[in-house]
Amino acid sequence: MDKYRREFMELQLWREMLTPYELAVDELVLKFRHIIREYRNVGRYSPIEQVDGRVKSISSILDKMQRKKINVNDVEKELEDIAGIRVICHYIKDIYRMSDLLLRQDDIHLLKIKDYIKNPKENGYRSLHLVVEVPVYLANEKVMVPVEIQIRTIAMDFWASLEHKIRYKFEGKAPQHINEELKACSDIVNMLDAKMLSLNEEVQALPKVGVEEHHEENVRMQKMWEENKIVDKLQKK
Ligand code: 0O2
Repeated sequence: MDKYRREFMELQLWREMLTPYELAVDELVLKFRHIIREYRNVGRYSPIEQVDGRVKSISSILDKMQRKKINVNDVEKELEDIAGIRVICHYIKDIYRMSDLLLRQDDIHLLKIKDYIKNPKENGYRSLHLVVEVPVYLANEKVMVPVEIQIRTIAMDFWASLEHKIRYKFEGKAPQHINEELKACSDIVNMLDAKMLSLNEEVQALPKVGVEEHHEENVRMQKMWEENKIVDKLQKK
């Protein structure tokens, strides 16, 4: 077999292996989008700001296999984050609310929790990681697929993306003062998250004033107007 044909076949095998992971990501992203929509449709604030999903690229699977010395036959057993979902919340409390809400669904089976909020990594990384298993229906069978869900606040995400960039730039060997600065930023992020949460709780406990009542009324009117537009359209068909 020539080199190109062999490479093409290998790529096909990877694609086949990754298909259930792609379907699992789609399903979970949809689950979270449903939660967001449910909150917004009744004019309530959604604890989730944003949700994204991805399947690890073949090259970063290979990198991680090399880094962790994983044999190709064990890749699915050993790598828990081939499929990954990132959920960004406003406040720390929302992270645990969303995690409870998700784990109450009967087709979600929890495999592992890594709470890097209660126990941050040494470098300052904070996030709640859930490894769950979800059923995926292929043409001829049902398979259970592991997915890593990272749930964090906007501020934690801001920190993690900068840290990721720095780690990538210095190939994991950033100068010590940069690592120290990053750790200091992580402490600030933690303080900011705690302050924003307590401020929000204080505000929520206060009675509503006129402006907010008007705003809620406007949201209700907007919803009624949109629903009527849909009914109009259906009647015209
Ligand atoms: P990518 O490019 O985001 O996919 P390890 O990878 O050895 O640290 P393990 O056992 O695979 O850890 O699981 P863990 O700790 O749950 O980490 C899995 C993923 O969490 C990582 O995937 C990152 O996405 C994220 N993560 C973990 N630690 C850090 C960190 O210190 N900084 C940032 N920015 N993200 C982190 P990958 O494959 O490492 O990277």
